[in-house]
Amino acid sequence: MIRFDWADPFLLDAQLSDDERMVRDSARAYAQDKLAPRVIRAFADEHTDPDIFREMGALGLLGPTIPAEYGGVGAGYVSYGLVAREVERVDSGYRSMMSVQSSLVMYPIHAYGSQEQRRKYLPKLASGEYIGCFGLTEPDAGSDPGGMTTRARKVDGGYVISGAKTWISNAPIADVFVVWAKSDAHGGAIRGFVLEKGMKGLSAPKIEGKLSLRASITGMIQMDEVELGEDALLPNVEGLKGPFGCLNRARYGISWGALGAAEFCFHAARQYGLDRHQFGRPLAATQLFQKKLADMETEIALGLQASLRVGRLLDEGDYAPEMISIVKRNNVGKALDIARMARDMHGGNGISGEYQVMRHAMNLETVNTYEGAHDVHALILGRAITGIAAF
Ligand code: TGC
Ligand code: FAD
Repeated sequence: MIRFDWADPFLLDAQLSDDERMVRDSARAYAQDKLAPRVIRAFADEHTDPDIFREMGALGLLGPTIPAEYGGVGAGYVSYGLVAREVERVDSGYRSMMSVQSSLVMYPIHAYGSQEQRRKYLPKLASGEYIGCFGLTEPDAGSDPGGMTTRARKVDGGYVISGAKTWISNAPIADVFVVWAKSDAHGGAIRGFVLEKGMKGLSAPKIEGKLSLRASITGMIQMDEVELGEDALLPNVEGLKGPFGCLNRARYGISWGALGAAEFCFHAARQYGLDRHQFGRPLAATQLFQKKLADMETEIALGLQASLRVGRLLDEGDYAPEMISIVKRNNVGKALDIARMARDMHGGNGISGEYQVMRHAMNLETVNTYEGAHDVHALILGRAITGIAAF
């Protein structure tokens, strides 16, 4: 018989390779030493520090699954998930910055781009010298990206692109914009284009006043007849499977990340319950408090095992997107419940920035909505279960 570890009930640590543990430890050290000390201020001030990209880049945390010849470290998807968990243990916004760069910008350039595009962009995105963003959502096309109206028109020597994307992470500070548009030259099919900061007609205004994910900047991408060369087109994918292929990776990473935020809240609630005395004994000595902690521990442990399983399948190249819908939907939904519960268990202190649980709860409201809203993933699963699309 082994001794039960409340913080690692199913011995997740023992299921990792030495390399995975090394990546996890290096991400944890960075997140705790460099991100945790600045997050309370950054969230309060709605401030995004672009240096974070360079810091993460120096540690190999950006695009870790990209091969070394393009600046990545050639790590697997389990390692990628472990990084997301450690970064989001501090803040979902910091994980968002990292996962957009890795899964939504570097992945499509690597998977769908030309050799020239890979060489031009990937090393600088990996080092954090370039910041990237991913434009799929539009003001009138969110859950239904097939309804997008951004258009690319063929002209001599390239394309002219017009349209508006909204709710785009990193956009106001981005150097590289991966944008999805309907292309007249391809029969109206959705194609990916790489735009660069400074192009005439391209702007990326900040969306002010978010109550969630305040440490991660969000904006629009406005494109007014932006002229692009032939080399701006991502040549190797056509249709919605292009952006969805990127979203598979990002959603998978989020399934780990959200549980990192949940673990922070669980650990904080446990400690608070041990330290805080009411009615002459610690809150943690009450049955209701212990039941809440047991529920938290259970959901986190089950969710981590599920993400590990999906990560192993991704690393074997043998997964189905619906598996990712299960872990994205379940783990984020459970993390949000846990964060709200931890807020409650902290009493009045739970609403202060200092205790951090309410910030996690506010952030997870976004995480539950982006990358496929909670109910949209239910519909993806419902379609797989019944064979009937209910969108
Ligand atoms: P549907 O007919 O289902 O599919 C169209 C084509 O796409 C293929 N496909 C996939 N391919 C790879 N992976 C997947 N997960 C795929 N899902 C679908 C499909 O095979 C088909 O290919 P083909 O060759 O036959 O054309 O498309 P639909 O329009 O009916 O889709 C419905 C639905 C609900 C599945 C989809 O629209 C959806 O997932 N909506 C949610 C939108 C979303 O997730 N947006 C995310 C925006 S990016 C973002 O939020 C970033 S936040 C990042 C951060 O800050 O961390
Ligand atoms: P809608 O699609 O209008 O959905 C509203 C509600 O209706 C949701 O509850 C949804 O579940 C429900 N709903 C929708 N359709 C159905 C249906 N058929 N049946 C039942 N219920 C339904 N996008 C990007 O492209 N790039 C980014 O970097 C990015 N970053 C983001 C950062 C932040 C902070 C936020 C908030 C969003 C970001 N997004 C990004 C956009 C995000 O992906 C969308 O908000 C999300 O896909 C939902 O779209 P929507 O907001 O238009 O909501």
